[in-house]
Amino acid sequence: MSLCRALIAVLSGIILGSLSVSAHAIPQQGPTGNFYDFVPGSFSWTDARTGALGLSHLGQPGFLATVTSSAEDAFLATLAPLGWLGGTDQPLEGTWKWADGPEANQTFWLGGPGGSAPSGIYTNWGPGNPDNGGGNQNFLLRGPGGWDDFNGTQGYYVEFLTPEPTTLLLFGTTAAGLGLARWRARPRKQEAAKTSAALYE
Ligand SMILES: [Ca+2]
Ligand SMILES: [Ca+2]
Repeated sequence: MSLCRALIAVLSGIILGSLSVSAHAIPQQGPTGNFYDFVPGSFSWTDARTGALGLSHLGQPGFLATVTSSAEDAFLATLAPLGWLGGTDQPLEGTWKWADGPEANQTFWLGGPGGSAPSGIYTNWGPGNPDNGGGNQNFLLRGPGGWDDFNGTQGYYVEFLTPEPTTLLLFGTTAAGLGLARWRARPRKQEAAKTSAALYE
């Protein structure tokens, strides 16, 4: 098996893995090393959360993005200007927590527009937010003007953790194995044809 053929097999495996994410764009690797995708459309935050949790990329399950740095926030802006993030204060008004992913259940903000973040925690609220407008804004939306607590329908940002090296190896090995099996099958077929031809010579 040539090295070139093996490389093609490995790359095919990675591409096929990416395609399993479905109709939207192939997830992009961001400054954290994690991968990100934007799902356009009109989803309630709850439906967006369910959608994100149902996606996977390179064997890693998705979750509504948890933004923990300005670099990560800026990267999301390159995917789409506006969409849901994984934060909510629905269980307890004014206590903002991440719902899923590595920061699940971590508090990132306490209070209203004059509230505060726990020490060292990144936030990017837009002016006057979170204002709990109308008394029922409980979900985190990011946009060009910063973060907003919001209650409506939007597209959403999905985050996938960096695949473990063993996962990548497994993807590569499986793809390479398939390539090797095909390569081995060919000469056998040719030999079988030669054998049957020899019987009639
Ligand atoms: Ca609220
Ligand atoms: Ca708001």
